[in-house]
Amino acid sequence: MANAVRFLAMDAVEAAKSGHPGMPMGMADAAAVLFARHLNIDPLDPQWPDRDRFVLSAGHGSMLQYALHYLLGYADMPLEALQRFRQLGSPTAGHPEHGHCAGIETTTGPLGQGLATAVGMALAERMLNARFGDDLVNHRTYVIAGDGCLMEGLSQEAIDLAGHLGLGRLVVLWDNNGISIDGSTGLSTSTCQLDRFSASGWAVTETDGHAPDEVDAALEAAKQSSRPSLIACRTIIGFGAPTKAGTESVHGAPLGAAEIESARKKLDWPYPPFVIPADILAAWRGTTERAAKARRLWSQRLAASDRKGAFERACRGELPEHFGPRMRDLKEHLIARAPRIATRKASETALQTINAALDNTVGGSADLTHSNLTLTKPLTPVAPGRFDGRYLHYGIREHAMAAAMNGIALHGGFIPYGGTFLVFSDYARGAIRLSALMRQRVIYVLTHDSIGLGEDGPTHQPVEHLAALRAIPNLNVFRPADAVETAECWELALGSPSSPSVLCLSRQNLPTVRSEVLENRSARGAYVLEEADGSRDVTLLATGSEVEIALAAAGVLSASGIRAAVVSMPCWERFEAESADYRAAVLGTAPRIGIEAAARFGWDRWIGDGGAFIGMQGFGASGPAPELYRHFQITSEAVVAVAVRLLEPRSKSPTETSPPRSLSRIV
Ligand SMILES: Cc1ncc(C[n+]2csc(CCOP(=O)(O)OP(=O)(O)O)c2C)c(N)n1
Ligand SMILES: [Mg+2]
Repeated sequence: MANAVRFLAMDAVEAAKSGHPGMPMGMADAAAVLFARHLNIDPLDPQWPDRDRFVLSAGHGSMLQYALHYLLGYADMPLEALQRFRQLGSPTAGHPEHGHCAGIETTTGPLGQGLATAVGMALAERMLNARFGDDLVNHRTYVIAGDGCLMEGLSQEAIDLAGHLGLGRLVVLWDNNGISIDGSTGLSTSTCQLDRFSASGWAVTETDGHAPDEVDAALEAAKQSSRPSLIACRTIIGFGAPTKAGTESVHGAPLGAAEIESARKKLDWPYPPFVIPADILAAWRGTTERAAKARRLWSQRLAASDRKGAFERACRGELPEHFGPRMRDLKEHLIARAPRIATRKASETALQTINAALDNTVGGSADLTHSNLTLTKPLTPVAPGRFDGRYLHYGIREHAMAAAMNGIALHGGFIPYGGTFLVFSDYARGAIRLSALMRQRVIYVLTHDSIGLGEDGPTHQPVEHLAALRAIPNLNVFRPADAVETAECWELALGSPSSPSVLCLSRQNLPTVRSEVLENRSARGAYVLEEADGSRDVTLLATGSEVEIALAAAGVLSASGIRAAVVSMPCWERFEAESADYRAAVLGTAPRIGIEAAARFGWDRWIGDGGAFIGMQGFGASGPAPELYRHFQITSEAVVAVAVRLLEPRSKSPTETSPPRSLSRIV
C-alpha cells in the first residue's frame, strides 16, 4: 500500500516534469500507517466536523497527500488529477492549497506554517470540546513536518505554545531524513529535536519510519498521551530510488525514466505508470470504513443531542440577528457622547459589545493585552486544562499567534482576533499572507499605528507597514478615524467571512469626527466626511489619526476662501471595490492632498497627477507625539500651505512655484 503512494508520486512528478518525489517516497510507509489505521476522515463527507485534521506541513511533498486522496477515493481526486499534477486549473497544485480540493485542511508550502496552524486547530478542538463535550467534539490533529519545518523559527513558537497549553491531541510525525535542499541537514543544524520538543513539554519517541509496526505503536501511544506528541520517523528520502535515495537529488526534481524503471524492479512493482493493482486499491478504499462508521455514530449522537442547533450554528459561523442592532446602539451611544479617545480604546469599547453579543469570538494578544486593549468581559483566559475560556495569552509569539488564528478559523466554530503592535505585523506576515490566500476570517488588532505612539521611537513606529499590508491581496486594511468608524470597521471585519482584516489603531486620543449613524459609511471604504461649501478647490484625503488634521486644515482653508472637502478613507480595498462612478464622485476633480503618517507608497493611486502627499519620508523618532507630528510636518498648517501652493496659478515661473523651504521636504 505504501508503494502505491511512492509510485504515484514518482509518476506524477515525472509527468509534470516538476515536483518533489523524495519526501512522499520517504514518508510513504509512515503516512500509510497513519491514514490506513488511525486518521478518522471520510472521503464521502470531507467536511464532517468531528473528523481528524491532517496537515502536511512539509507542503512540498504534496504528491503524498494527493496520492493518498486518490487511493482513499476522494471524489475530487480522480487519477486524471494526479496525471495533471501541477497543471493550471488542476486541483493538484504544486503545494497543497486549501479550497482547491477536499481534505486539504490548510495551505502549506512556506515551511513551519502547517505546524503552527495545526496548533490552532488542536486548540480549537479542545475549546469546542469544552463547549459541546466528547459526544460531538473528539478528534485529533496530525501533522507531517520535515527538517525544514523544524528549523524555521516559527516552529519554536508553535512547539512552545502547544507544549504549554498541553494540546495532547496534537501529533507530529517528523520526517527525520537528515536531508534538505543543500544536502545533509548537518550542514546547518546539530540540534537534538527530541530534547527540544521534550523541553517544551512534549511526549517524544523515535521510530524507524520504514517499520510500519513501530510507527503504529508510536501513534497508539500518542493517543494515550495527555501531552502533544512528536514521533520522529527515521526515513530515507526517496526510499526505493536505487541510486538517488538518501541524497538531496531526490528532494525536488523528477527522478528520470531510468531511475523509476530501476525502482520498479527494486520494489517489485511491475505495473505501468499510474496503474494501481485492483487488490491494493481495494485495500486502500476499505480503510475508510473505520472512519465512516465513526461518522455515522457521530451523526446519530448529533441528531439526539439537545445541543444540535447550537453546534450547527457554531460550525456555520454566522453572526446572530441581534448583532447588527447592538452595534447600531453602540454607535448611537458613541455619537451622543462624542468621546475623545484613542481608536485602540474605541476598539476595546466595540469589543465589549461584540464579545457580549457573540459567543464565538476568541481574543488574544502577543503579550500586549493592556496596550492592544483586546481583553473584555465576558472573556476569560484559556489555560492548560481550561479550554472553556475565550482569551489566549499567545505570549511573545506574533507569528505563531497569526498561524494559530488561521488554524482556529480553518477548524471552525470560532472567530479569532489577536493583537500586537502594527510594527510587529512584520513578525507575523508569513501567516497574515496565508490568512488572505486562504480567505479566512482572522482579525488582526494592530495598535500603535504611527509616530503617534511617541516616545518608544522609530523601532516601534510603523512607517511602511500600511503599504506592505495593503499590498497583500484579499486583506482588508482598516484604519478608522474615530470611535464610530472603529465600531463600523469591526462590524465589517466580523461580517467578512472570506477575508481577513487588519485594524490599524492609534495609541493617541482622537476626536469623534462623525455626527450621524445612518449607515455604515466605512463599508464603502472611503466617503466624503465633510463636503466643501460649493465646488471644491481641493480635496483632502486622510485615514485614521490624520483625518483630524484634514478637518482642521479644511476649516482654515475655508476661512481664507479656499473650498476644501475632507474624505475619510478607512479601507482602501473596499473603496477600490466600489464603482468607478462612486470613486470619482468621492475623489472629485479638484487637486487632491493625501495625508497619512506613513510612507507615500500606494497613495498616488488616489492623489493622481497634480496633487501632493503629506506623511513620512523615512523612519520616525523618539519624542512626545505632538512634537513628532510637528517635527515631521504632518500638521494642519502644512496641509494649508501645500493646498495654497497647489492652487497657485500655473503660469508662474518654476522658481516662484517652488514651495517654501520649510515645506520642501513634504511636497
Ligand atoms: C519558509 C520557506 N523557506 C524555504 C522554502 C524552500 N524549501 C522548500 S523545501 C526546502 C527544504 C526542506 O527540507 P526538508 O523539510 O528536510 O524536506 P525534504 O528535503 O526532507 O523533503 C526548502 C528550503 C520554503 N518552502 N519555505
Ligand atoms: Mg529533510
